Parts: sequence; C-alpha cells; structure tokens
Amino acid sequence: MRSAITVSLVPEAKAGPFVFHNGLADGCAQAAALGYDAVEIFPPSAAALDATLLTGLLTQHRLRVAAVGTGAGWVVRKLSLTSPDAAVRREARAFIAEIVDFAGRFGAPAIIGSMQGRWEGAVTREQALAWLAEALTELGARASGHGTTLLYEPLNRYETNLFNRVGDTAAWLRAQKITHVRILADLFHMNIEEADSAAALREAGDLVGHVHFADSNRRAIGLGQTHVAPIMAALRAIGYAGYLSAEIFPLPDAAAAAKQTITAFRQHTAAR
Ligand code: LER
Ligand code: MN
Repeated sequence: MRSAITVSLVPEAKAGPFVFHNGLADGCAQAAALGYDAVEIFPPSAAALDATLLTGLLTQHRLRVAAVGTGAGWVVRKLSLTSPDAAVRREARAFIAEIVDFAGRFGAPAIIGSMQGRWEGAVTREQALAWLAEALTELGARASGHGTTLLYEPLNRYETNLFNRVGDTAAWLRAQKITHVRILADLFHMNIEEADSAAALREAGDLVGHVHFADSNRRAIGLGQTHVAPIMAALRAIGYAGYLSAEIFPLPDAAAAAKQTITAFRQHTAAR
C-alpha cells in the first residue's frame, strides 16, 4: 500500500476535510518532506490545473498523483449527476470528463463523491440510479482510455441517499456490470454507516480502488476511536495495493495531521 495526502486548491472548501490548503507547491513540498508517496488533488476544475507546473513539482519531489477530486463541481457550481435538470446533468458529466482526462495524463483516477447528488422531489431512486449508472459507465470508459479507472465513493447519509455502504455499492456495480469503476472506501463515512468496516471491505474485494484514511472523527488515523487493525487485515486479505489517502481535517494543524498520518501509515503497513 502507498501513502497519499490531500491538497485542496478550492477556496470555498477551506473548511473541508483536506490537509493542505496553500497551493500545489506548498502541498507537494510538505508531503515530500514527510515521505509521502503521492498527493490527492482537489481542484476547482480541470481548467484551473496547470499540467506543466504539476509535472515539475512531481518530478522535483518524487511524488505521484493518487487521485483527483471532482467535488468542486458541486461545492462551487452545484452540478450533480442526478439533478432533475438534464442540462445540469450534462454539465456535471462534462465537468467530470475534463478531470478524468487531466488525471489520466498522470495515470490517476478521478473521484466521484459529492457530484453523485441525491434522489428527491420528482426524481425517484430508480431514476437517479439509472442516471448514475449511465454516467459511471461513460466516464469509466473514458478513464479506461487513459489506462486508469474511475473512483465512485459511497458517502454517509447526511451527504447522499444513493449509496451509503461499500457492500451495497459493490453489489450494485456488479449487477449493473459497470466496468472500469472502483470503489473509494472512505473510513470516515464507513464508521458512520457500516456495521463492520472490515467485513464490508472483504465483501467489495477487488472492487476497492482507493481508501480515504480517516479516523472516526475525520481526524488523522490514531486521533479518533476507529479500530484500525481489523481494517488493515481486511485490506491485506483482499490484496489491496492502492493508496491510503488522508482526506481529513487539518487538526490540530496541517503539519501535525500530516505527521500523525504518515506515522500511522508506517505503523499499520509495517511488515508483519
Ligand atoms: C469526498 O471524498 C468525501 O468524502 C465527501 O464527504 C465530501 O467531503
Ligand atoms: Mn472521502
């Protein structure tokens, strides 16, 4: 498994669960100084990212891109893949497609979290899931064209009513025969929704494509009450070799959260 840490470039997400908020150069420098393998980027849009600048920083600091988030499409522009408005759904897909293409150049997957939206009002759950399946199929194929996959993230009940649990998500992806899409298992959301996070990860098996490495209170692993050992045992059992990425609050401050995460990462991934 490899380590990653979040860098947000979105001013509107200042209070969000991201560790670094002071630009890509600062985020990459701090991540590299602590020995992280990669950064996970939360950009305002694909157009706001400079591929040349990013390539330079990655080379300089020997870092990779773990993933690129699309949530700003929701946070800033209120786009959603399941909006009742067809034009909004189209824009949402276009917004994500550009991020899929940008991330793909770096061999990284894009993440669909908040952009999934929710079913409500005139939109039935069945209709919303049909739109979601369509979007995941189309965007997954696009990611596959770059030799990567698309990440779909079940969220806790306060953020979506589409999928809240990892096992349900895996069963649905399999039933729909959606390929090129992997599940982002966020340990914070799982702490709220799962009866047994380790069992849920085993159920999803090879569909687990990325992990948000967060404690129960969305602080760095070790600063909350999650029992990490059974979760790590499950990840090893399913042969998970992807990132453990710190999508957490910068508490007590960014530097301390980053240090605590890499310490916990090393402790939990040490050879046994
Ligand atoms: C995104 O990765 C996520 O976990 C959501 O809760 C948005 O904050
Ligand atoms: Mn997450």
